[in-house]
Amino acid sequence: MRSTRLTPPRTFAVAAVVCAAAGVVVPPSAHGATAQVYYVSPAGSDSAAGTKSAPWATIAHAQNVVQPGDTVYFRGGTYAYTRANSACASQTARVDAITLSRSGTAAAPIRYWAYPGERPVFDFSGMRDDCRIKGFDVTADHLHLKGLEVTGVPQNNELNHESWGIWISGSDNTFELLDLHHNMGPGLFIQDGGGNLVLNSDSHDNYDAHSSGGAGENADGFGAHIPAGNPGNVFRGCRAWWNSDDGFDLIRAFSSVTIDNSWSWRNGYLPQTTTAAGNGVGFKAGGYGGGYVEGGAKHTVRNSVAFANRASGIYANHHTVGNDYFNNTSYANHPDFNMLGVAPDGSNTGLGVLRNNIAYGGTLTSNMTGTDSAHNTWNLDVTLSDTQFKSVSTTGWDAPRNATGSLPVLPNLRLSDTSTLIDQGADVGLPYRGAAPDLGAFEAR
Ligand SMILES: [Ca+2]
Ligand SMILES: [Ca+2]
Ligand SMILES: [Ca+2]
Repeated sequence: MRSTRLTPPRTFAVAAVVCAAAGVVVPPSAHGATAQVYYVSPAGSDSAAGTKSAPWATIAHAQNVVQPGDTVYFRGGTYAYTRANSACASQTARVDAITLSRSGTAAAPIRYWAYPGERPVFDFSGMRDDCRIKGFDVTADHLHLKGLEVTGVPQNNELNHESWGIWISGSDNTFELLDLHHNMGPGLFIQDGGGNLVLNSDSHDNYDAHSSGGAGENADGFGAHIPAGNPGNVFRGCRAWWNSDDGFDLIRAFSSVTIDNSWSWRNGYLPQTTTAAGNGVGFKAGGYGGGYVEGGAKHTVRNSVAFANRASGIYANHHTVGNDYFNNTSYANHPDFNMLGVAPDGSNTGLGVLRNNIAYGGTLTSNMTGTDSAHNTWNLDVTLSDTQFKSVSTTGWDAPRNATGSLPVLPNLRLSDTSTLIDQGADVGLPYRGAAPDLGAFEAR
């Protein structure tokens, strides 16, 4: 549709080479043309120009046009899907509502962003495809999705474990300010690929009502389950709550994953109830199904908060290597820290390197024998009570984010001015203030 484009067709490879040879900064699109900005709206048309005044209707059409370096803005409103982009090959096959397979580059990612101040909602609840469904299937690399809401991915039969909000097998993508909720399966699921950053995103109220393995057993907030050779996946500034299985789940991850500055609460229930559902772990930090396997990866959970989950706040889940657990606060979980690991001979053992953590309320710890544990509340001669904290409230954690997208600043589980947990930590290489790191997720001074 060149006649509708605002810019010339992009066939300037020769010109780009000349620019580069002359030392001129090449625009951030691989094809040598200026990076383009396009618009999509629920009221748009794919035969329109893709401009702000004449937006397209679908992300699928946008993908067919974009090149590395381009930005696609999604106007507010609901993008409702009623069918996948291919037929179910069987009732246990997998189909996608949206497949993102065109990659950007490291220097020129492709951006699929909410238009500033607006909220595009991708609503998959009307899909009737009789197999497993991925709302977004991201097989590409170097994409940046920002500000999108993903909801309603259904299960339409009872033959499968789960559907998925966003499924990822690409690398070096950024998923920012996403709101993933009311999907019948995990909100965001990294199956393969490395270097993906999940930033300042929320996943909540996901519940797999029709799973073959039992209702509610598979809808985690966030998961990474990647093969070996895929380092660098990071969850940062994320929140998971009211998911019927776990908040964060790293089972069968054979490459190291980092969970940083994230919160997880009230998982393991039918959402918004106290009725038990799936596993109910805040941060499930590994494991390979229970037995010992070679090649286990060391994960990191740090500066994070788990509270009021039905089962463990932070759980090693039969992991085979000792993960790093630094500066976490686990409150009123069952237990707060469960370091159950498995040794090469298959026997159970505690596994984990634990520093500067707070366990308070609920059951504090289990399976600590065998761990490398120091400078945690259970190692120190400190008396725990509510007065150690400004607040022990379990409400308000889902408050709106700051303007930059960072987590809201709440008094909840922050140390009080008189807390004896201040400066009681060990230096583990993370930033701190004062004489030494404080205990828990939030440095007071
Ligand atoms: Ca489960
Ligand atoms: Ca799980
Ligand atoms: Ca300090």
